[in-house]
Amino acid sequence: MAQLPILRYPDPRLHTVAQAITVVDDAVRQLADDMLETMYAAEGVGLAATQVDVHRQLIVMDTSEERDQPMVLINPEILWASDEMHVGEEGCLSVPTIYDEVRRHARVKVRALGRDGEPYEFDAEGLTSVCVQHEMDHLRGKVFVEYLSLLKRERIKTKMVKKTREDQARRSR
Ligand code: GNR
Ligand code: NI
Repeated sequence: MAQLPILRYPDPRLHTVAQAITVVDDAVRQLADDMLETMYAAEGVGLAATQVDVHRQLIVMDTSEERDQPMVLINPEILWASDEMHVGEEGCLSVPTIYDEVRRHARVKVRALGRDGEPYEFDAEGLTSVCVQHEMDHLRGKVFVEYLSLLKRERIKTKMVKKTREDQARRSR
């Protein structure tokens, strides 16, 4: 097991489009386990491979209260999305300290391959629905701040560059 470094916005690698996974082998399972360890350590509810600079269609999530329900989604697809939309506050491990409202489908039906390489489907609502849509955006190279106004996005970029510089200075002291 290992924790992986998380790319921080505005790193251009966050805009890479992920490739489908052709074989779910031990290397993919190892990556999923390392991503789960990274996600739990960072207290996130989800993590996309894009965020750890691996450009393959792999997501891990755990939206349970107890944080004991790890999910692995390989090559996820939205089979159905409700017309009803929901506006909720989002955050992102790649954009720490920034939270803002994003409009998403209220409910989605998802198909993916699991850690065992077998397909499964599930219906999601609430945080799980938001999280799947947020993570699938990462796989397409999209970060949630791209739904915000240009003005907000420019302010966030400036803040993140400054924060990353400060964090690096702190680490080298
Ligand atoms: O930990 C996370 N919390 C969260 C809250 C509201 C909407 C989406 C998320 S996902 C985020 C982790 C993350 O950055 N995943 O890509
Ligand atoms: Ni995110």
